[in-house]
Amino acid sequence: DVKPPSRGSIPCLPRIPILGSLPWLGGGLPPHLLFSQLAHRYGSLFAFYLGPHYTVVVNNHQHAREVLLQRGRDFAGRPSMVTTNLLTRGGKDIAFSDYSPLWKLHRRLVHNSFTLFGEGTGRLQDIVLSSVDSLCVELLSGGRRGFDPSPAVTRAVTNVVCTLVFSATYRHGDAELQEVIRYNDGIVQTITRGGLVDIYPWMKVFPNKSLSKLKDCITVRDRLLTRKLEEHKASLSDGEPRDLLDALLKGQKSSQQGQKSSGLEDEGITDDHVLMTAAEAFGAGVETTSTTLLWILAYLLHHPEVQDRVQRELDENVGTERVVCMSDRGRLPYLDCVINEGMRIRPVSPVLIPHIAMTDSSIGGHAISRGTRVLVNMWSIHHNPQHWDKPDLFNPDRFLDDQGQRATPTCFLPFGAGPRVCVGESLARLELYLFLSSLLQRMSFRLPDEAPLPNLQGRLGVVLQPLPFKKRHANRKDRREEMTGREKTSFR
Ligand code: HEM
Ligand code: PLO
Repeated sequence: DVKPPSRGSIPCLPRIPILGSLPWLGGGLPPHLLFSQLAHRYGSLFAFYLGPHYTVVVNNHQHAREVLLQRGRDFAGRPSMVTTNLLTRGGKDIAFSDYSPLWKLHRRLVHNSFTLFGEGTGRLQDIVLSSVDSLCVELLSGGRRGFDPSPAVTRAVTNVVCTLVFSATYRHGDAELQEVIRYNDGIVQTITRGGLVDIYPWMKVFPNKSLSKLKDCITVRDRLLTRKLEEHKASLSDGEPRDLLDALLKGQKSSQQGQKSSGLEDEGITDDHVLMTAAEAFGAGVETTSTTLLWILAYLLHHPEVQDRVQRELDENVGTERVVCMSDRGRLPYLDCVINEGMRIRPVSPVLIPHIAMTDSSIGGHAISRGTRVLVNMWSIHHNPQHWDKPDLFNPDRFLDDQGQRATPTCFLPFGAGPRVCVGESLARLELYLFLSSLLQRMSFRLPDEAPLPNLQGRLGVVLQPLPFKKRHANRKDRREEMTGREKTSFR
């Protein structure tokens, strides 16, 4: 059990035996809001006991930069949790696996495989554009009727990831695609929701509904992915990798050869690692991107003037006659700002993934003992009124400097930073850019008559998601329809 340092110690919530500070953590607020509130009372760096686990919460960006960047190595560990251990076969993935030489090798392999399909080649762009095309057709076919865009967006993003990971493209209504969406949804609802089980692992001996649902979903996932893996192994050739699974299998082979010659004793990258990585790329790729897109769409309904300005920028720099592509990105700075502002105001991962100190270290001059859990509250960093003028206002202009050039403030870290920075960042940015530019080039999002504006509070599951909302999709080619739409819709 980890003891906090006795001198110069960090303000700590009260605690009682066994429960730790849990009685002071209630009140029903989601963690990012609760921690922001507690930071007002205890200071931006404070601690509590999550059951037996001493946990430090970081709420300002200097401390966050220390934890993630300056002393990133010291804090690059991950705590072991019952639910994520089930999800990842005991940490054979990237995100939830503790720091180790094998994890480093594994992460590098994944990073290289992503680069292979990332911005370097046009492949990914083609995959995204084809999926976005079907999404546009689907949204526009809904006509004037207002409907919830979430299922169509999730389907489109899932399709991109399926193509990227194992070269499958599905048509609307495909049974396998439905299965993937269903199991993923089940995992999202139950992961780290085992609740107390993640604090007191011995509780797993008791029946737990959430945990058994998680197990069922994992079984479905594993059946599907094992089949894909076997198919890929059987048809693997010496040529270019077809997808992420191919790239991982090839990397696995060459790392095994490297290992023999360097005499490493580790078992190296096993089939389980390949499978867990594919599963994780899949889960991370779908949840984060679709959620961020939906948040931005919800904010565009609240701020039609922002939507108009993105469309003007598109009209002036791309026009309507050709498809928007990656090479247009430099000419669309305002769109970039809209994407950044969306990720600032509603970070999908508001407290990142828990970090753990791997050695004795320090934060802001306070000693931190090995084994301390560290939570970085990105929410409070992204909403700090000292660094952001009117932080609760959606204002993409804050990402432009005086000359109208893009500027990224140091207290903006939606992907984290350092050794544990998101490996999917460039992939995510590429997708967000292509999806939003293509959608807004072709259609305008409008509020249906009588419909309320989207709720911007969100709901925290494994990621911070918007609540369902409805919108209409007006084809921009049909200006008359758009005009009537504009006249009919009142936004304020
Ligand atoms: C980790 C954000 C998209 C894969 C993370 C972390 C954040 C994040 C905040 C945790 C950093 C930490 O714990 O310090 C985002 C956002 C995304 C996005 C905002 C999109 C808008 C993706 C995509 C993929 C991905 C598309 C993969 C296909 C991962 C992985 C990790 C990670 C594997 C774990 C890294 C590690 O622990 O070493 N992401 N992510 N993410 N992300 Fe993303
Ligand atoms: C989403 C559900 C999937 O079935 C499994 C999965 C894998 C990776 C997780 C992801 C889920 C949620 C979002 C996470 C991602 C790794 C990095 C990402 C936690 C649980 C973020 C935003 O940190």
